[in-house]
Amino acid sequence: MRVIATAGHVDHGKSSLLRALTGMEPDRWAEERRRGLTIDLGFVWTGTPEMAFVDVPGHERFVTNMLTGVAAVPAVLFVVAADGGWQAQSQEHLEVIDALGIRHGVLAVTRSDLADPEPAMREAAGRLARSSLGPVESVAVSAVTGQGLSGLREALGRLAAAIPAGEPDADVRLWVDRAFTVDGRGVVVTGTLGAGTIRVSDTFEATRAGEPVYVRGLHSLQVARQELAGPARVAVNLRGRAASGLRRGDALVTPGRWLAVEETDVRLTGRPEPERPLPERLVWHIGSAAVPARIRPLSQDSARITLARPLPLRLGDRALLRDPGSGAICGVTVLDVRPPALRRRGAARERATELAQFDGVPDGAAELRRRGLVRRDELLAMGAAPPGPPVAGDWLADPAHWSALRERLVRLVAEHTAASPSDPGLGAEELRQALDLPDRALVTALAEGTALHRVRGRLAAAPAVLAAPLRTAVAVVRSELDRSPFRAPDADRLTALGLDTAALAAAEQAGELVRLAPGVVLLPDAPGKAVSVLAGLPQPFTAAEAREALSTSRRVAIPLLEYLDRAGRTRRVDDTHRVIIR
Ligand SMILES: Nc1nc2c(ncn2[C@@H]2O[C@H](COP(=O)(O)OP(=O)(O)OP(=O)(O)O)[C@@H](O)[C@H]2O)c(=O)[nH]1
Ligand SMILES: [Mg+2]
Repeated sequence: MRVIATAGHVDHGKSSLLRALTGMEPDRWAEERRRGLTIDLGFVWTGTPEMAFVDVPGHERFVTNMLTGVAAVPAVLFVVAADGGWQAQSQEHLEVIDALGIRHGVLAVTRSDLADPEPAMREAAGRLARSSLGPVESVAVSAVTGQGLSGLREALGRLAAAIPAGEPDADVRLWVDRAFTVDGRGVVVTGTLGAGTIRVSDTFEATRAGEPVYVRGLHSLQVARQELAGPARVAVNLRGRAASGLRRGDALVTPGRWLAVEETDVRLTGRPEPERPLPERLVWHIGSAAVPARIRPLSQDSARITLARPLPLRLGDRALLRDPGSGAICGVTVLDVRPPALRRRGAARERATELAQFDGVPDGAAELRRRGLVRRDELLAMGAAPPGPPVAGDWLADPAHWSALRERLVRLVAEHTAASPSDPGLGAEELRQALDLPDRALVTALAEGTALHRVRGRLAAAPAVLAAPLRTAVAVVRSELDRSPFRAPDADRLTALGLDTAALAAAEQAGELVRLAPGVVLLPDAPGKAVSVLAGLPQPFTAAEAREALSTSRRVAIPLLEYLDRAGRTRRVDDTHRVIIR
């Protein structure tokens, strides 16, 4: 099935055209038929090809209903009257379509028995082509004489064939556009199912109530079904305590697969006047939901949004922000559904720099890189695919972060063992806290594949004892580093002291030195000292500024910064700049 919404200015002939195409009445209410005006959504369809139409109102007062009508709809039938031409709601509906990124459509120039359709068609086709719809087929029609209808049917057939098929295995998010009670059957909700499959006896979560509801029966185009995959118009008969409270704006979602999102970072698109500040309070529209939102701009094209109530949102979701006062709209693409707190001074600016690199396409590896560790279920609920298998339990780890953690674990244990050789070692809980990990299972997983000893649940390093001549040479290096902590001895100096690669490895194992790169050694506390020095620099800083502040050479500064990146103490913000992670 294909689902197509109408769009276009009031009285341009949307409902009449659907009546002529389907033989069905899209204006469901007596008041609508009496006034000759669509107020709420209408639903009609054709059998072959199976096309369901959502008829939207063109009147500006009902634009919220229009927004609900295009929810989860992949294609539009754009209507412009030959005798009316391009009008205010033609423009507004096109802006909505563009902001939501709808890519498929057909243009029908109606009422072409009343005026020459050419001028209206030329203008509308040009405007549509510059939107997310791109170039579309256009047909001149008359709902009264029937002229052009067969051509329109053919164009719609080609449109239906061009719309990508749905993903039957996708997680369900059904935005409720109607909820009513049927005698003897109870609550029925309807909506456009974009993707995923609904089956009789499935359980879904009703998002506003946060409670389960159960599918008793399922209809589509008035035919009972056992299961149905999107895209489709669906009517779902539900039972469960939460069913009777359901209304437009709620969603039914696959349990455990969606996050309740109250705070999100977004990219703003299609702002009419980017230089004018956005009002602080707007209404967020997604699916059938319209929720008050507070905007905190981060840059000209990014913002942090706080929603008045949580919504099931995912990375890459397209939504709209609308100012109910002026009617101005702006598109948004969801970039982050679990954004970091912005407490420190300068955090908002840093966040904007970071967001500039997001493209709104869910990327599991990138998401994991930013978070270091994340539960597999949480990543899926964000809308990103796990890039690899979990490292422990259902924890996924970014490979670089994971190896940095492992290095830190080994060093912590080695230092502990060196400081108190007779001690039985560090416990998993102590290490979990020291490494600031969310789960003790991660400590166990990190310890695997290292040379650490496990003694009665505690971790200890093999007591590394340096041979006497080596001990003297290392002591010389250490005392030099004590005076200038970032002046690593150069290759000649190391050779003169008889410290080759194997000797430096042994010194590192014993917790005497830390190796940043082959032949570049510092005292184990040097990276920590470097962090304190770098934290005093204006953020972000360059490698040259870091080198200067640490009064050292590039030979040391570069591997030291890379070491800090791996250890999660610094982060690159672009090709040349880094910031300290606090
Ligand atoms: N002559 C002529 N009249 C038409 C044609 N299509 C629609 N009309 C008339 O135009 C008026 C508006 O048509 P509707 O179909 O209600 O327009 P609409 O776009 O659905 O309007 P809203 O839903 O309120 O936005 C009605 O009086 C129709 O009879 C056409 O092709 N030719
Ligand atoms: Mg209508």
